[in-house]
Amino acid sequence: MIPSSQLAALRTARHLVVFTGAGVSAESGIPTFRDSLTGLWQRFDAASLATLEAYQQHPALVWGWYEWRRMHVLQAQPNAAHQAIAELARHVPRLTLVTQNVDDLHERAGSEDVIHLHGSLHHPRCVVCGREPSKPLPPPDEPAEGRRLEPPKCEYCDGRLRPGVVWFGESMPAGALDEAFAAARHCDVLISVGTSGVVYPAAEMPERAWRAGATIIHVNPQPSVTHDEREYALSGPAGLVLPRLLQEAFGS
Ligand code: BJW
Ligand code: ZN
Repeated sequence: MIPSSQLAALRTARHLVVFTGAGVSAESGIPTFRDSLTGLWQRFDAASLATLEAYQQHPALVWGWYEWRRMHVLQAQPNAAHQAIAELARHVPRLTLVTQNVDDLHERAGSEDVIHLHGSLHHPRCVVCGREPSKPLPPPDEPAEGRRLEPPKCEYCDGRLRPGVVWFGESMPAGALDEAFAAARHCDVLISVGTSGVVYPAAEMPERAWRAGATIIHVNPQPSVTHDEREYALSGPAGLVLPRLLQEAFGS
């Protein structure tokens, strides 16, 4: 049973923000970053893969790692949490979906206009001219974990392609952060799903919304709450909790 105060906040919300992290895709088989047994960074060193310096020093290692991850995402399917979020948009006057994820599982579940704060595995771009390939890259040819792959050449200049993700020390895609923070400022309810909330500036989303007067609901097997009022935790996997929230709030 979900507390009636949270259901009431959701039913009367005019603008709902859903803010997601790696945990929303965990039940699709995509590993999170920091979970203690299954997180990607238990097995891989973030600094040696998720920075521009790493790509400049070891382009084939970094490109191969991202192609390996892209292959897994292409083979994965949206789960009940992605589907519940897409369905929620049909029950509230306005929903803004802001994700830190670089997969496309929200879109494949039917969500539209998703704000990707940390870019996308599916939109590589040239390190020199910044342009994206005119056609999507073919699915990777079963790259093995840890296998090196030379990044393809740009079709417009002599540069190489890099993954279209946001690495540490890089800024968010133009406009994405402003749009996300504006939504946080103007929403009535923000549901934060499956994020550890340690990566900034994205992690400011719930706090910004709370300060502007919104109700915050965290959906996470290990939720953390910092305020005594208007901030709640629904503890459990997103694929169970979000369909239940949808059902109890809107009966669908
Ligand atoms: C479930 C579940 C289930 C499990 N259901 N839940 C302020 C203070 C300190 C540092 C900084 C600061 N401001 C900036 C910084 C530096 C840095 C930063 O934040 N560092 C901290 C880590 C210390 N930030 C940056 O560098 C950012 N850029 C920047 O600040 O630029 C400044 C600048 C200004 C002007 C000009 C130029 C630059 C960029 C950050 C980019 C982050 N990139 C990554 C990698 C993307 C590419 C890739 O995929 O490889 O993004 S890091 C990684 O972490 C990825 C994620 O989007 C991000 C967040 O992780 P997330 O989603 O929270 O995952 P986890 O694994 O941490 O958590 C999973 C959660 O799910 C857990 O809570 C589980 O319990 C839960 N869960 N199963 C629901 N079934
Ligand atoms: Zn180029």
